[in-house]
Amino acid sequence: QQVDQTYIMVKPDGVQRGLVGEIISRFEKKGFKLTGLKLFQCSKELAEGAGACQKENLHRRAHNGRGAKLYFARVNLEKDSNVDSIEHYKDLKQKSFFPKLIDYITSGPVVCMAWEGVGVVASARKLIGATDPLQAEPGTIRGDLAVQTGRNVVHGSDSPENGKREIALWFKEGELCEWTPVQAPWLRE
Ligand code: YYY
Ligand code: MG
Repeated sequence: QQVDQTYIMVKPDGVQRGLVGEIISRFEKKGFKLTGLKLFQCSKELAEGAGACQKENLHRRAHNGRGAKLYFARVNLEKDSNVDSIEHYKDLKQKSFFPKLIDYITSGPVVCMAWEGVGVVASARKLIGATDPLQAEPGTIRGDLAVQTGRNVVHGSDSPENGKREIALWFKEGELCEWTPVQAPWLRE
């Protein structure tokens, strides 16, 4: 079975509301493996100028880890933190809510995480619940902890490809850990 990676992020409302531990705990208890974790402020001032310069700020290169993953390297460190939120949500750029979304996501620190496991992308989406927290099932993170789409406390990648893309976007080389949890044989036969 294919081992995938997903990018999970506690959004600024989740951090402000003291839900970081609760959210991490759901993925931890499920049995997925944490491979990256940091608190990060994506600055608003820088975010405003990001659209024009984002292409110059990024270039792709292969990472010579297990299975040659693609990583983005930052060329312009000064504008480093502006790129992430806009590039991260680039598929939503035409949506009317995009400016508000960028404001929201840059309004305070976020917690960036990389999680790994068989089926982790789809499973994490289930643990997170529907985009609109009022539609999200009880038992899911959004179903239990949020009431509005614009304050839905957590992000999760929607495909293995986007998982790789987003992890490469929010984490630098050397920030991710390859390790084997001692519980591994107790989670999978
Ligand atoms: O993947 P997910 O976060 O569940 O939803 P997306 O459709 O990718 O939208 C990303 C993000 O945008 C969503 O979490 C909140 C925000 N958003 C919004 O503010 N208003 C909408 N009508 C749709 C999405
Ligand atoms: Mg999405």
